[in-house]
Amino acid sequence: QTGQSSNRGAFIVVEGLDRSGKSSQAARLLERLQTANIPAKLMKFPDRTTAIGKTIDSYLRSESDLDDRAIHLLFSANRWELATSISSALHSGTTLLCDRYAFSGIAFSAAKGLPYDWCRAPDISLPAPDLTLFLDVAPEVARERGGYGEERYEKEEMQRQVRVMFQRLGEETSGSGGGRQRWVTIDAGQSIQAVEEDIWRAVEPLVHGVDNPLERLWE
Ligand code: Z5A
Ligand code: MG
Repeated sequence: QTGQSSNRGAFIVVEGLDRSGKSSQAARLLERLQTANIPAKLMKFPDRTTAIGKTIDSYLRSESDLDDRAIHLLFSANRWELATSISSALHSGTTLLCDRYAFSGIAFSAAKGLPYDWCRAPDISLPAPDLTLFLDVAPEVARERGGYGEERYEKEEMQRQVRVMFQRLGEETSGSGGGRQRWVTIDAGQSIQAVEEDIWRAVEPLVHGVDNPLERLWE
């Protein structure tokens, strides 16, 4: 028997369209885990606090302009600069929640028209989530929610394209041969409480640790 039990924390990513409730749900899930005495931590991408993150922030608020490919690579670099802390947190037994990840990176840049495979390449080999929760909501519903339209990608046609890209990513992720990575679509058009319960049902089997080794994305 070679397979040593690693019992690491689970890596759970929350993805979805703008205003689908990712940040609200990630915060609720963190609180729920902490109440259950499960060591848990929340990360968010873009992480706007690093030097790369500050450049991204200024771009998103339309204070600066960048070539589409340059900003794409910065989003990916922002994940790579935190990749080691992701795997160390998981291996120390912490359950890690992540508000957006590589899937957003690909969906947004591909929606602008960059080639899908080119978009995916820089994120290959990042730590792979055990579970991705895709919060799906119709753009017409999202538009009615608070804060919509403040940043550069928050236009309805762009959001429609992004949704198509996320659907493709979901199919490729859950269909990828033999891996243990799961993609679960959550109906984010429901009430905040109903979404929270759907999320908890998907997350609960993972909260006491994961035995299989941490995989890498698209390897
Ligand atoms: N981006 C990229 O291009 N490449 C990358 O690699 C990455 C990101 C990682 C900023 O992201 C932009 O970066 C984003 C993708 C791009 N593009 N845009 N635009 P961000 O994560 O910083 O975006 P944000 O400002 O946090 O907004 P958000 O993520 O779109 O919102 P959310 O987190 O999904 O929703 P929320 O803040 O939890 O809720 C929004 C509002 O809706 C709020 O008033 C809630 O109270 C309300 N809400 C939430 N749930 C519900 C339900 N169920 N019913 C009714 N109302 C609700
Ligand atoms: Mg958010």
